[in-house]
Amino acid sequence: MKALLVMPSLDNGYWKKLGKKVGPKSEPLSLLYIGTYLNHNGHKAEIKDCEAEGISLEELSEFIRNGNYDIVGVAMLTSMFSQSLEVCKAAKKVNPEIKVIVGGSHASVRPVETAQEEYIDVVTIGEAEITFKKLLDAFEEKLSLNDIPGIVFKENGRIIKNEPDPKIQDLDVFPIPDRDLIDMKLYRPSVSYYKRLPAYTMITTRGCPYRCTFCATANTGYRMHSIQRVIEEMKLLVEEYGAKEILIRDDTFTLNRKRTIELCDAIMKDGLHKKTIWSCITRAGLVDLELLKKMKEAGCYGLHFGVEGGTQKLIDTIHKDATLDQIRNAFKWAKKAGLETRGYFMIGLPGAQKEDDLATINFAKELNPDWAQFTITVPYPGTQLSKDAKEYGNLTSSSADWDNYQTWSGFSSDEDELPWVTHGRNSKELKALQRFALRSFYFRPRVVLRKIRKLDNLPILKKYLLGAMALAAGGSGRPPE
Ligand code: B12
Ligand code: SF4
Repeated sequence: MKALLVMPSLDNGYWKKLGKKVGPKSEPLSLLYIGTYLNHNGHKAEIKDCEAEGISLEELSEFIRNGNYDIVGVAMLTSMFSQSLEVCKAAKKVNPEIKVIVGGSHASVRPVETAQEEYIDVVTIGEAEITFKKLLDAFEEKLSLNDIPGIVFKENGRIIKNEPDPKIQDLDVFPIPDRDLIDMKLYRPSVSYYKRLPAYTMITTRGCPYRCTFCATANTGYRMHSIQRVIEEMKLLVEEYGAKEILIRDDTFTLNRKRTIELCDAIMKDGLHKKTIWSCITRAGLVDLELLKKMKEAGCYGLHFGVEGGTQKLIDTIHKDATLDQIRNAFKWAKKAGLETRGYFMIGLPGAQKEDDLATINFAKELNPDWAQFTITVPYPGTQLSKDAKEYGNLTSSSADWDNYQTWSGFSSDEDELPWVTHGRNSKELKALQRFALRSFYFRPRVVLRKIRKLDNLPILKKYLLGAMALAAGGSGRPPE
């Protein structure tokens, strides 16, 4: 069967205003994994990334019409809900016989509600490589969908939910994503996420065993690609696609210390550390100085840590299971090992009053990472926070519209309400605080000087200027009243 996998445009809210210039054009790893698996297993899959290719719905419809596809698969994160539905509708309008299959973070946690949407035939729950292949086999052979685990589907107007699909433990059963399915030249991370271009992304593990209440990947277990497989994929990115930098998008890259060391050794054994630099994301409690030095030696230049809150109470409320001192140590050791650091901080966490958010901003300044990201707390469906939303705050009238579930809303119009605010706060104030946090962090003389000192080429200067312009876009350097 011939399938087209579509990444809808992200063109709404913050993205429209700011994201086009400074936001990421991130390879759709999800679709690459699925498409590659299908192509290795008797089907034909192509990918259309509306965001990266900058194509309109009309152009997409034309493409679908010309391609004679049997199946259109559409990705759905929460904040792209309406864009995803538009793609489903466009596919059905081209040809009602096309089967429309939707998957991804949002569809996976609201499969029944999503399947009720008019233009959707099937929703997949969770990781979908094998499920998608089984669906295509069934459509090809005109078999019932009742025996395919991990889906919700429509049959004669009824919604049927099948048994869940067990998670695949051996990730190596999925072939290395075939990047020739997309135009790699279109992709680069957000401006502050890379040092050298081309900078491409990959994953070496899936899932996270921790339980942070705001996180859509909490409690999802932890599975790994083999070291050999990771090296093969890194080599491919370097040798075939010219990657000068690799961003490893795992949730908690250093969770398994022994594996991290083995991987670093393998990278050095293959000489990959001389050809590319890399960065990764992890938790404060999962690093130590020795490990970090090893990672640096193996070409790692940057480490991202989810800090979230600047008081122990905030951190405990969201079940981050970390202490402020663990966090301080992680940043201290990373700097000592010669690594760049990035901290992720959240504004408007459950129970946070203005002084708590200001404490978070001050903690960010105390840790003084090279990059700090301040996002607004959003109760994504399926998270513990979405279950506790009413206990800790109020869902606003805008919560009914999934497109508002964006963590960068501080840069959308002040008239737009956040979907949720914790008790005692309001949308306008939190949005202003997000802009204030970013400006007050970056526009400190020591930070500006540090950035200037690290300037070593023109593209880097350009990206800093773009970032600075984006930050300057909103208001004064004083905390909002
Ligand atoms: C890379 C990434 C991005 C990239 C690219 C996203 C993309 N286009 O793929 C960028 C940086 C652009 C991004 C942006 C955002 N992201 Co993001 N991102 C991730 C990250 C770190 C990795 C995703 C990934 O590639 N995983 C590897 C692949 C193999 O796994 P996967 O994506 O889960 O895909 C599997 C299944 O979900 C399913 N599937 C996925 N797509 C499809 C499509 C079809 C048709 C089918 C059938 C199945 C299917 O099958 C896949 C293969 O098994 C995840 C965290 C995580 N660990 O997943 C967050 C995550 C997906 N992002 C998240 C969020 C919140 C965002 C933002 C909304 C943040 C914001 N700025 O406000 C924006 C979205 C912007 C917008 N306007 O829509 C949340 C999603 C929550 C939700 N309910 O939507 C996640 C889960 C983070 C988290 N832990 O909370 N993100
Ligand atoms: S925030 Fe990070 S550590 Fe916490 S559950 Fe999510 S991925 Fe895991």
